[in-house]
Amino acid sequence: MSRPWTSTDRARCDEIVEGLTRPRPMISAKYLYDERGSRLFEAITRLPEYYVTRVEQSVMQRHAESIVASIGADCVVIEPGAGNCEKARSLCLRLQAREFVGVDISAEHLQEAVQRMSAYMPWLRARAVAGDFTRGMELPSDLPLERRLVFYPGSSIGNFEPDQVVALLSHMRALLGPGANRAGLLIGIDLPKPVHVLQAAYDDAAGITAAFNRNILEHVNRIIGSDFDPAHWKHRAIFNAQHSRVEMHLVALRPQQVRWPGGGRMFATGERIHTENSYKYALGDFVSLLAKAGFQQHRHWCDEQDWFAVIHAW
Ligand code: AVI
Repeated sequence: MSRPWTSTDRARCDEIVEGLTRPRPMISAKYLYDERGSRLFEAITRLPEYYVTRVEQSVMQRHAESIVASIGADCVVIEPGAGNCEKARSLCLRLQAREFVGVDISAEHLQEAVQRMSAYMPWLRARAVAGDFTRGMELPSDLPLERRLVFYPGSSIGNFEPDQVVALLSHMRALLGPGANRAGLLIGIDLPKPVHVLQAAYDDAAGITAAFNRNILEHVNRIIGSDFDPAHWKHRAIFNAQHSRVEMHLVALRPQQVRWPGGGRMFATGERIHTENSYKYALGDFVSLLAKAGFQQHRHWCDEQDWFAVIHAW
């Protein structure tokens, strides 16, 4: 028996159909991450062309002592969109953190990851919370208010529109609780770099990013009951210099009618569906956004090529 239809299901359908029926069709990037999409994204992070994860990790390793000194001891680490908690694991170990709360939409995988963290660091109280931090979510009521650190690595903030970013950063600041005894925000930012590097990172030779992008159509088919055939769509990554962002699109390879219950749409050859933006912020511009969200002070660390910054803001 299928589960009953909820108001969240209805809202997701409405959101997707609204995006698909625009003159310039789009699907929100959050639909890239179903079970298969999340696995493909993990594979992307291991690709030679996808510098993001590797460079961030190298910055964290190389400047570990200084990062730990900046944050200070005895903190409570909160990670929105925690996923497999791999990055939080080494951060908590380095900081000798006292508590960890991972937040993710899918609590099932998170629960397992959090249990592995507890087993690895027996002194750490690690918990999983199911929720979407972009919509506001509740932290456990007994979580200490002091020394809270929000950890948001991977340049995930770059997948939000700039006009949403200040609100999200403010929301992260609110999670830190009141008072001066906050540990702050530790966030990863992908900086502008040569276009050929970006192009390769978002359109890799093995075609993993292409599969990741096309998979959004399978996910949408399951949510709205549409009949997209991913084989009829080509992945395209474009650097938009005006907005300093890499855009992912799906391009129709032939004319096609796509149907879903209650509607549908014709796509002409070459017509595109916009599926993701990945903004590359200049450091100064991002620091201004942090200041607008109430983070008045910061320290940052970069790699030798200035490709990626890890920022501690408070
Ligand atoms: C999750 N996010 C930071 C990735 C990025 O680089 O924007 C998502 C991604 N899209 C294509 N490759 C990776």
